[in-house]
Amino acid sequence: MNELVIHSRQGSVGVITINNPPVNALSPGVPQGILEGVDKYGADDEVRAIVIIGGGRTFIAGADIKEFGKITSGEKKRGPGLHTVIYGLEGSSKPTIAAIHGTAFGGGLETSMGCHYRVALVSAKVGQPEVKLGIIPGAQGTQRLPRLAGVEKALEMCALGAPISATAAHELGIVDRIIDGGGYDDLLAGAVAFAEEVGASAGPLPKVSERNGKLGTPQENAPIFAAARAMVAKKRRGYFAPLKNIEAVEASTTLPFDEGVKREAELFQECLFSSQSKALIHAFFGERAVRKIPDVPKDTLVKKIASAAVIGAGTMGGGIAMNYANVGIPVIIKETSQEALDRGMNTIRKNYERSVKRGRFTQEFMDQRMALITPQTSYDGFESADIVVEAVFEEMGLKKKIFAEIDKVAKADAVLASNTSTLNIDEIAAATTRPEQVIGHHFFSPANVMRLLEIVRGEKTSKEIVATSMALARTIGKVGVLVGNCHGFVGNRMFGPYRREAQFLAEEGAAVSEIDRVIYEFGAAMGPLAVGDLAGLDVGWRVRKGNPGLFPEGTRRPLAEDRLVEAGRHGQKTGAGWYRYDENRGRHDDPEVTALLTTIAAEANIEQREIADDEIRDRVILSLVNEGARILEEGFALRSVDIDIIYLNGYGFPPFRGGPMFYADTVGLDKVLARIEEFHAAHGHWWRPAPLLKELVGAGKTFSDWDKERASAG
Ligand code: T1G
Repeated sequence: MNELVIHSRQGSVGVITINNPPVNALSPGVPQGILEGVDKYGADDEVRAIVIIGGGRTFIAGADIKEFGKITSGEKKRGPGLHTVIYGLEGSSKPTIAAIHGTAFGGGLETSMGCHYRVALVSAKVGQPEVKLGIIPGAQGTQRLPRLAGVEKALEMCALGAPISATAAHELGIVDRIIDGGGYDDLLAGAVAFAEEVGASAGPLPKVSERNGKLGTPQENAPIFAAARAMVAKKRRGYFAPLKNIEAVEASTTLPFDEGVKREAELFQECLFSSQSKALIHAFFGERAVRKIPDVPKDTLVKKIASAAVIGAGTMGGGIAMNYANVGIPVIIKETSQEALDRGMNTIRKNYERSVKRGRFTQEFMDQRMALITPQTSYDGFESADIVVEAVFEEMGLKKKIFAEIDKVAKADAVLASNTSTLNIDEIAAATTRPEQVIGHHFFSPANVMRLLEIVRGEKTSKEIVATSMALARTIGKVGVLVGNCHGFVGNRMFGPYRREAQFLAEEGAAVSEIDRVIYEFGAAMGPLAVGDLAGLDVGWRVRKGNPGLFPEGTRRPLAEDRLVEAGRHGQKTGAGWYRYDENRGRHDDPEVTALLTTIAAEANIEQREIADDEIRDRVILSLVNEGARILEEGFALRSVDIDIIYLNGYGFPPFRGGPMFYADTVGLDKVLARIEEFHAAHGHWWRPAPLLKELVGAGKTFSDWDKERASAG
């Protein structure tokens, strides 16, 4: 027994409790503590059965992910650890029962499948989410799960990583009994009672490793594996681990158990040392790291948000209101006219109907959510809203007018948030008498779907409002990232150079669809020019028109999109932009655009040439890195990982690349700087290397080193 694993007795039942908060990860010492308990109770004649349970809020949520870095860096070797525990649990002469509440994920589910029986609270979830970390289950999960749940379900659970409910697990045969009650004590009592039952019964103990009944025949399995490979090729394009998961589960149907376990171990190793796994683990911890705001202490007051009000029922306003309703928070939505209000509510209804049709929501859930949204054309009720979110047209004058009005109606301690995507938060706040309560809540379209919430801190924004906004982001299911108040904040400020370089490349002769193909193959959901057509080229045109300072005198200005917009080509919404679109929104190259680009190049004296894929990739992607480094040195982002999380959750940056800053670290900042200097020599002003980049290369450091130093400097 050690402080991580507690051994106790309940009558004739030995109880092994994992005590490693917050999620009972299998950190060093935990497997050993479990094994000691199995050995001890195995040898104790008074003990008839053994229960293994997680202390606190959950069963084992998996291996300790923090240990993986030590293995891939060679700091420590991966031991037999968990395999020994699982064989120990299965080899026990006394029945072993896993009692599951919270989440039995990864090594947690594998540990439970080493047991002879599994019982769970109805609220529990089980799963093999390893693929989300770029790996496969490494402790026999790919060999035991098919034996319990069948090949098809095991394949889905391993290749996609989504958890399932205890009820579904019970129906599949993973869980043997659902324990009534909701709490830990109910679970423990129910598990001990179950243990006494099986402890008293005679007969061989059921070993998962010997249950081959659900493994199917090669004929039955062949179409299942083919369909799974086709599915991940479509849904997980560019990912490495989903295919490795399929290979491992396939081994369970073609090899004897122990051979299958060996094959799983080889595939696990291959994945763990892959750059994709490092990127996905970086993203996992990154999503947790962005929650920490160095100068906002943990005990800062977080206001409870029990009611909300949204101004503007357009695409963004409607989506924002849905976020609140979806978590049961009543929300008022205000528009200037009944007609606009009806249009907005209609869009919301359609969004819910689509989700009901897709089985994401029940009709009952939809009705409950719609009932929480109150459409109106007045400020009635705003005095009781804990938060007011402004989501009107992106024009400073209008926003300031709205905030002056909100200032008069909102309650004293309300959070006053603006969904502006580029405008100066301090200038908006100055339109009120309480700038300390004003903050930016920059949602991404569609706001009810996109996970990112860029939280923009103004000069006077109070720590309470920052802390409340960060907590609220989690409540409404968003990843909240705190950023400073500069033009375009972090995401859009970097997106400018990203799309600028794509335009320049097109003006220099690269084919429109070639530019998008290269970035699509890099892993982005869509290329930069097609994204422009989707968002509407007129949006960027208005920003450029409204901010002439964006392109200082003497600097090269992208010309193509202004010309496209002035030719009425605003993108998908006008049926033409960089591409021509058919009635089904199918995208087609358009020779008119190629001709326009040739004209622009001639007029602007731009030499058109063959441009290689790696130049396209590097100019588009490294423009993000260079601007990201500027944002860091100017202090508008707290850490480089914050930038990565923004791009992974708001801009479709491929997760298996870890984000632009992590990607740069992977390539090597010295190579990145050399490439940027090359572009600077060739293309001038816009490619001036960021001083921080030069500094880090000079010191042989990475962006992640920079984050660590900042964190330790506090
Ligand atoms: N290892 C190390 N730390 C972990 C961890 C883990 N498995 N899971 C969570 N943490 C930390 C997390 O970083 C945070 O730290 C704190 O715990 C609370 O987490 C052998 C190889 C369980 C659903 O992939 O999905 O098993 O920020 O904020 O929202 O085959 O955590 O406070 O310092 O996320 O309530 C497989 C990962 C591992 C599950 C709880 N398991 N975890 O969510 O809390 S690989 C997973 C989660 C494996 C085997 C293989 C979630 C959660 P900090 P949190 P939460």
